[in-house]
Amino acid sequence: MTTTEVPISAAGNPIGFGRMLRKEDARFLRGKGNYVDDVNLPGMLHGAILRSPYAHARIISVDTSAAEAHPKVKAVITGKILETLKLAWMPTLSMDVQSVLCTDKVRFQGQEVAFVVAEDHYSARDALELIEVEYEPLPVVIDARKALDADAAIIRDDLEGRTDNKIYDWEAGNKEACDAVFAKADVVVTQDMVYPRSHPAPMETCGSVAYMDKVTGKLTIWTTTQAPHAHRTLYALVAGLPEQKIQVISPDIGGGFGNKVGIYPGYVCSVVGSIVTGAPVKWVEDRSENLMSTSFARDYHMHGEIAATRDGKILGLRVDVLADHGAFNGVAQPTKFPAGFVYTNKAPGGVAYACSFRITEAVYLVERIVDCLADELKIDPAELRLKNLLRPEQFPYTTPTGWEYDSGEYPRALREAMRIAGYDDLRREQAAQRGDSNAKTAMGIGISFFTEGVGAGPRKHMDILGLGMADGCELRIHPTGKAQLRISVQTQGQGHETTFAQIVSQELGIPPEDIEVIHGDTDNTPFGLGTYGSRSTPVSGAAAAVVARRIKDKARIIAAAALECAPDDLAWEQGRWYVKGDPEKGKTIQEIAFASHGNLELPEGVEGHLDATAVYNPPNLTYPFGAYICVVDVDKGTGEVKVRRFIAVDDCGPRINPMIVEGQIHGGLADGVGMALMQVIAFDESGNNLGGSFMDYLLPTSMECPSWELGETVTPSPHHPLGVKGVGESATVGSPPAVVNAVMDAIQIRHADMPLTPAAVWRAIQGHPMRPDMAIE
Ligand code: MCN
Ligand code: CUN
Repeated sequence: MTTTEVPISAAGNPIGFGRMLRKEDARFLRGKGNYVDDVNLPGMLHGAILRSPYAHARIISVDTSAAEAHPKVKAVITGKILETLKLAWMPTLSMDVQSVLCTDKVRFQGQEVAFVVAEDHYSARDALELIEVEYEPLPVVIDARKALDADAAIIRDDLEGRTDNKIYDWEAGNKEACDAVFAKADVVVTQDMVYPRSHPAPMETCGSVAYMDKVTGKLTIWTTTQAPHAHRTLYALVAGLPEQKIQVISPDIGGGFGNKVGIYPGYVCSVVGSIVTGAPVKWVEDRSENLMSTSFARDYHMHGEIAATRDGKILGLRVDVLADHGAFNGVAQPTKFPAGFVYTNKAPGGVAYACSFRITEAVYLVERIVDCLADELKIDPAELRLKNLLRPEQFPYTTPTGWEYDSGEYPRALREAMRIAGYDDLRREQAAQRGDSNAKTAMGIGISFFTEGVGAGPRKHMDILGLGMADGCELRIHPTGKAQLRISVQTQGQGHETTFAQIVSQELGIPPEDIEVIHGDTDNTPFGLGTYGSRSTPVSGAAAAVVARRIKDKARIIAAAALECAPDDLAWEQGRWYVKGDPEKGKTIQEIAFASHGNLELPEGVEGHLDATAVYNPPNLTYPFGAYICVVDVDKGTGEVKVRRFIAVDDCGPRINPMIVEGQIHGGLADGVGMALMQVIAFDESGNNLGGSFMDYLLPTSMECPSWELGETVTPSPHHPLGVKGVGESATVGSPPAVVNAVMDAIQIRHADMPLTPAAVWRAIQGHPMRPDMAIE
């Protein structure tokens, strides 16, 4: 449906799906956002964390006496104190445990050692310098490929019986069948590649304000979390606190990108700080702390093998993946992702960064190795893909590793991207340039095609520490026909206050400005597992549609009572039940809402009021996809890459708000350019993090990004009530390989690892490719 066909509300908004400005921006653009650091309570104290300078060292002693003597310090908390409270260790979201404050040894640089609570933030920071810690440095493991060596230091000796650094090793697929295919293939292409360690780097860092009211026994935590309800249950389980007395409030969040899924030691410290002092305690990390200690992603060493016939029919893919998850394992991985996971002396990794649960790495490997195969076979990479993409009639399609793709029209999306790009003309321009020996730049064209599985659920397949991935939703229609929708997911910039209102508007015909979306407060919203894995729209959005349909059904009964006819005599048009055959006679949803609260005699068994609740347990993931084409110009003298054009055709089913979807894609494409060309968190051989500031960890700006050219195809999900699929991570997943493929196409080299900095590209041209874990030169 185009915008012009949608009815428009009095405030000028589409009633239902369509482009509309974000409701939340009225607040943000006026500086009226309310972030965790804006929360200030009477008598509030401030916490700061002492962090380890070593990547691996035994703690001999911690002397806090001088810090405690500081006139403004109220408490100094150490691991030993936490031990007495049984809070020195906490579970991570993937069944590992992580130290809150170290008791035995530090396992990464920047790890939490002590927590100071003082009257103001500056005094807390000053007092950190008064704490004396004696360390005995231990050998470090920084290179994942050496983590399993016989002489490697054992990092997790806290885990009983641990004699190596292996986390786990998963296999997936049918090995025998795959080996048989490889044995018979005409061509096998092999390629090693690294997806460098990166960081989500949201604008707002992580933090929390905790207040344990000793009189009421209630703990309130304002915190930067993407999953307030899951956090509440974890606090209850870990600290043994009564769950009905815990309120987790996630106010406005300044970007999450996966950084705010997990629970961090700082959050727990602020809770303990409040328990110890009796006052509210605020802890907010600074930029370096965020870049050094929270939620890393990637750091995957991947070996790929692809088998094909001579004419380019792909027969099989074999991968061997070594994933570096740092000292503590963060967020759960789907067991169908074949990889070996190891511990190293780095900050906890494997958490998330617009990752679609590891699909980012998988798509990178697949799209890179398909280009390697195209190079080997001397087939155009677009042609090779078109020859092998799944066809629409193959859906639903079960992959060899067991995922069931719901719907897709892949060749159409790729052809659309090629049409927008003017693919054949670009190839002609490139051929002409390659014939010109004086050309100072080399043009490259890179393609990637991706499928993601998003919308984490169903509950029997996916959980966080046993909590299944379903989402609750509540909708109340007030007597005047205005509505409140309570959802369990939490926006960090994705515009849920707008799109969720649009979902209800689409179903009930109530203008979106009349629908308030309430979220991010466990006392005032139904239980659900939160926002990540682009699951809000696939799961919670479906719950919103279901709850609105329940209201619509009830409204029909009430309208029938008011119109003195049978419910079956009524038909629905947007916002109104009317008598079939007499369309003038009807009741708007607003009139029905009033009647539902009024003195109208309702049929037997029908309660008054127009409220409903729902819990949605998705039957499957949704599988959005896209085709991306990147055009770059590489300076042959300096290795500098300029992204000239970027065409992105995304298919996420119907778009609730096309403007918001485009914004999501723009952001993800910028992420991809950053990862492909600029970003890596590197470490030196002692385990020092070399990416602890934005001087070292570079973020892409408008200078590095072209004007994005977006296209769209629409293939609804057959199992989602609105047909929609998630989109929040698509562009971050799909864009890095397009950029790398373009650069490799320009310099005509089989493979070089990200980030393709000028130095890395220049060295690749010279025939000495650089490793991504080397510090950026
Ligand atoms: N949408 C739509 N039509 C569709 C699909 C989505 O209008 N067919 C809208 C949604 O209603 C929502 C937005 O697009 O307003 C993103 O929806 P969805 O794909 O469901 O993703 P989530 O809302 O669950 O957001 C999570 C996803 C993830 S996992 C990361 S990481 C990420 C991302 O979103 N973090 C972000 N995008 C981000 N954008 C911002 N500004 N900030 C972040 O931290
Ligand atoms: Cu993978 S990052 Mo998002 O799922 O929060």
